[in-house]
Amino acid sequence: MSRPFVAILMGSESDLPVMQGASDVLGILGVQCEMKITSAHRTPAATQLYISDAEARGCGVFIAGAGLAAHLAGAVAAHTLKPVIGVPIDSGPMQGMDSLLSTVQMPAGIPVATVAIGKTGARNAGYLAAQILALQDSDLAKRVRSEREQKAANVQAQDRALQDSRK
Ligand code: RP5
Repeated sequence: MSRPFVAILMGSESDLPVMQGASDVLGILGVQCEMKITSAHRTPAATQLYISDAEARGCGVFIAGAGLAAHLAGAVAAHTLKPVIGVPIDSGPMQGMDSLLSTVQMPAGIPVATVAIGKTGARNAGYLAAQILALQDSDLAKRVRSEREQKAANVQAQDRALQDSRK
């Protein structure tokens, strides 16, 4: 059986530069993903169809990013029992605070795991999706751990360089 993939949804092409970060992280960790532009408000029926089709094809985790009155992640969560990660996008005059509240304030029973606003949030959505899939995939768990160890090694190397420069 093929491994589960991650579906990355976004409300508009204008969200792509932010949501690309989720795809980049999943690529580094060797997790298959696909990207889809579909909107909770502008294409609600197509969004619902895509969710059931993705599930039928083996989607294990959904990531959804949107700006303004960002209902995409909540709309996805309404239609699936798979984990849904929401990325609030800073595409409006409120710098993403509007999207953050729209994404995070879900009613009890329909959770959306909401990450930070913007590019950092999109990257963390990729990491979190990989960690969720790693619960059932020990090879992926090793790749996630090794990537984290590499990050720690980078920080330690930065500190060594700083200490050396101050001698
Ligand atoms: C939201 O409205 C989208 O997710 C996007 O962040 C924002 C603006 O969309 P466009 O007007 O750029 O298509 O639905």
